[in-house]
Amino acid sequence: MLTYSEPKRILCIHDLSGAGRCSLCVILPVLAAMGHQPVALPTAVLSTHTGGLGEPARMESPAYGAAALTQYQKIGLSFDCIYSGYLATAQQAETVELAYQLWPDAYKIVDPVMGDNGKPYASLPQDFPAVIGRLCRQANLISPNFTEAHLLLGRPCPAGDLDEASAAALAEELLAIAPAAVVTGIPMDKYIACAGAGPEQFVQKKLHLSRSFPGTGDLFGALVTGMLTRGNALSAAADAGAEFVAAAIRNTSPEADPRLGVWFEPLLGRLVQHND
Ligand code: PXL
Repeated sequence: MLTYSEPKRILCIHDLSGAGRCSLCVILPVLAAMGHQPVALPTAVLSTHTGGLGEPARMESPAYGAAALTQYQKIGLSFDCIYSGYLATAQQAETVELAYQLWPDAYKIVDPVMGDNGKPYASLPQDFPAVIGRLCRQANLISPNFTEAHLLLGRPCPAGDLDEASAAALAEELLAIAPAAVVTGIPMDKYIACAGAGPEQFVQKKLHLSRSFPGTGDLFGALVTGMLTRGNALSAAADAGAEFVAAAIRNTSPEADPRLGVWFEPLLGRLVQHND
């Protein structure tokens, strides 16, 4: 007999930056290739990300988020997972909270996109760590980078490398905020490490520090979200995310303009699970 298995539905609350391979432009193809149904709720439409390509053209509509969620509720949609990332205003954090109220059983993943390289993003308001912190306290999983982890913990980002015990301790500290955490971009000798804590604790050293690109946090976050939604453990999800980011960096020509992100598209086939 023919049986149907409906793809898991994931509400993705992120910006849509047309060029530059970040946010929804990487999250949607990754989650769809992994067999899920991503539903996009753009927080803002930008021509590019804000990471060095000049001042992007912007389109923002403050009432859009709540109106879209109300319609989804009206037509009976529900979500297995609510995955949020780059938010430009405190009101957009309220939109995420509204989604939590409407679908309380969804697994909530917050990528607290606020900064990188030791500094908060200049485009975001000063009180953002408090706003995002409030959201993180309602999440099942948070996925800050090294800078964002320190913004959430309210202390400056240390210079220099961490050892394994300190990386694990950093992830563990975040458990005061959410029941599970995965921290990316931890400087460790010549590597970038990822550390997780929650039901399990792990430290994975993965990438050589030779090149960095915008959007790799979103690529990692999408992989983790897709893997967890498939039922994998956090360590396996983080491992798959780190491997895919590493492969996408290797697949990007050294001559490419790094501001345009990693060439992940030719690798999407690796994420497909063949059931036939
Ligand atoms: O990938 C993070 C990100 C997402 N969205 C926008 C950004 C950035 C990082 O610079 O500018 C608009």
